[in-house]
Parts: sequence; structure tokens; C-alpha cells
Amino acid sequence: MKNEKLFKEALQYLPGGVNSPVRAFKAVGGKPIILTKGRKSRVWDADGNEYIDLLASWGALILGHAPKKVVKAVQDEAERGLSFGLTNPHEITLARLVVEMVPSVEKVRFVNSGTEATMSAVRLARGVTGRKLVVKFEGCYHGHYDSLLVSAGSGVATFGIPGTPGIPEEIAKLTIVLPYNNVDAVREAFEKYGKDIACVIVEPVAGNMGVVIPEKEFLKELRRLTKENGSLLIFDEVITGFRLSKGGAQERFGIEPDITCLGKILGGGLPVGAYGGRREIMDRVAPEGDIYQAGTLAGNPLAMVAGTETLKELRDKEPYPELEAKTKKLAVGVSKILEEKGIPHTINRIASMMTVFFTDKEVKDFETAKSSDTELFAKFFRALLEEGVLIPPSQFEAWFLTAAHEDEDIDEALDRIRQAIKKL
Ligand code: KE4
Repeated sequence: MKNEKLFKEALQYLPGGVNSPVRAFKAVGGKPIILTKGRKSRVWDADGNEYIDLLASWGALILGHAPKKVVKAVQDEAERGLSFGLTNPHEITLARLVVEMVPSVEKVRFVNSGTEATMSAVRLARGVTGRKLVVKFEGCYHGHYDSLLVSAGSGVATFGIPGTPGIPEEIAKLTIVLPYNNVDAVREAFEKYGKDIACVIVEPVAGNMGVVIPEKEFLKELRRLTKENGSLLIFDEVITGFRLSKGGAQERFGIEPDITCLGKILGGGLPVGAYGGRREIMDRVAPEGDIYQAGTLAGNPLAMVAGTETLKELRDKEPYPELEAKTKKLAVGVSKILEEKGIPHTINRIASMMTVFFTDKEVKDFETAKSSDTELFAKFFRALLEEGVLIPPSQFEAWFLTAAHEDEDIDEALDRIRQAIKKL
């Protein structure tokens, strides 16, 4: 078993054998697989097993694996050089595309990951407002930046506690962690601390507790309360950007944040993150302004051309209606199979992202998401993997479809899922 051999070797050199914890399959048990190839809607592991891919590199691959145009652009660019350390033309091309596609962004800064994007956005908000407090929501994940890797304190609208060793409580307690979709809690936090709140950062559709959709008033109220109190609203669109529509969640819901964080799809599979907003805010970023942020490989030419080809395809083809229809077909099909087996479940779906929760509760925040039967999810994950369907190895993540998933792929995935459920 090559998977097993490779993973054993990985364990010698990489903590947990991985470069990101979730890849070790701790939440779902069983042996992690090592992926060696992807093509359109399929991936193959080191033993040559084929899977229909519903992970899509955590949402980055909205065009599917190795799209011809993207690969060609990267190959051609590589011939001209891999990195320069000074500006290359593709940084300008991709920046222009982001400004064109994302309603609230007049200027953008590229970084190398979603974490760098949210970290820089929070620093910018604190710098611009001169305030220290940050509001985030329980169950939302914005990368591993100290101020955002904070768990909810004791009561509602109380200060956070470190989400992991290594984060000083002095830093954690500058972050207030509130329940998602809870407008009263946000109002209370602003009543108590409004004038000290630098920013509110939110996933405008949550993907990191599983998919949780904002209730009607929630985002509108965040926009009103931040404006009223001179705080900045940061939309973390690392997942939703270019996924929910070409302009992301802010286009779909018609709410303009002050700062937008982007990643995943933005790089077409190569490492890119970004933060952007209106000129008056972004011009505070060095060297134009006095708020420092930098990065050796920021704007890397290969990543820039991969992102450019990806966004051009999305801007020109707008594959969103059929992405939505196929995801709906998958969700309806999975629900039917679970119903036939009498397995309680809730499916949250929007656009081309969805999550199957094994609970009969409506999932609208982290509390209700946690009512899911994670043991059953783990069995479900392993059964699907066995049948050749790859979903995210955690209950609290989103499944993603890509433009490369044809109807036949959905039908095939549903057949394999039906087979898997029989064995549950
Ligand atoms: P990265 O630093 O992992 O590129 O991005 C952090 C991040 C920021 N904001 C949102 C909304 C995100 O979803 C993420 C990263 N997402 C996770 C899974 N949903 C990445 C998977 C992993 O950690 O391996």
C-alpha cells in the first residue's frame, strides 16, 4: 500500500505527517490517503484509486483539477522565470480583475494565504481606527492568526480565551467571540464596547462549521452597527469569494464590507491570499501609508497567472447557475438516500457549497452544528472514501462542486454514495 508507506515516511519529517492538521484524518479515523493526480472532477491516490472529488482543495478549484488554460499559463510563465522579487506585470492584471469583480474593492494587496489576508486586514482595521478590540463569531475560522484563533469566553459578549497554547491571554482577550446569526449578542457587544471595537470579521456564509447561512438581518445588522460605531466590517470571503457569484457573498447579499479578504479560488490552486477595500482605507498600507505588511513571494508570477486565468473564466463564463443546479441535484440525491435509510440529517446548501449534518436540528450556528453525530459522520466519510467519493475529512467543513463536475459525475457520485450507505 503506497499510501501507507508514504504516510509512514511523512510521519518522520512532518508533524502528524502533514502540512495542515485536517489532512491527517484525525476527525474521521482510518488511514489518510496521499493524492498524486487530479483531472477535472476526479483525483487519484498513491495506490491508483480514483475518487470523485467533492473537496476541490477546500474550494480553491472551482474550475476542477488542472484546467488546460490555467496549466498552460503557468507552464508558459515558468519558462520566463519563477519569481523576481520586484513587481511583475501579472500582479497588475490580477489586481485589475479583482477590482473589476468585487464590488467593494478599489485597491487590493496580494499575500500568500488566507491567514495572511485576515491577519493583515485586522492589523489594518486596528491601525485605521486606532482601536484594539476585534469581534469574531464562534465556529468561523479565519486562519491561524493569534487574534483570530480565539475561543468564546464564558458568557456572551465576553472576552476570548486562547484557542491554542502559544497565544498569550493578553492577546486573546482583545477578541470578543459571539454566536453566529445572533443579532442580540452583537448589539450587546456594541452597547458595551462599541467605541473600542476596531472591526468585526465574519464569514458572510460560514464554511468552517459546515455551511451555515446568514439569517436575513444578520449581515445587515453587522453593517449598520459597525457603521454607527466607527468600526470596520471585514468580510472573510476566502471561501465565498468568486464562489457564491463572481462578486462573492457581498454581491449575492448586496452588503458592502469595508475590507474583503480573499484566497483559494483567487489563486486557482496556487498560494494566493488578498485583502482589499476602498482607497481611503487601503492607502494606509505601506509604502503608501504607515501600516506595515510585506511578503517575499507576494504577487508571485505563477500564482498571479493561475489566478488571472481562473477569474477570467469565471467573469466571462459565469458558470454559477449550472454549478448551483448540480449542487442542488447532489444535495437532493444525498438527502433521498439518507431518508430511505431513516438517518436523521440536515443539509445546508448555498450556491456550490453544502454540508450534510447528521442531526435533525436546523443548523444555524456552531451550537446547533455541534449537535451533529460526528461518529456517524466519520463512518459516512470512510464508507464514501471506500466507494470512491472524497468529501472533506471533517463534519465541520463544506463540500464543493466544480465547473468540471458534469451531470454524469453527480449521478455516479450518488450511485457510489448509495452503495456506501448500504454498507453503513
Ligand atoms: P489559509 O491560510 O488556510 O490559506 O486560509 C485560512 C482561511 C481563512 N478564511 C477562511 C474562511 C477559510 O476557510 C480559511 C481556510 N480554510 C480551511 C478549511 N476550510 C483550510 C483547510 C486547512 O486548514 O487545511
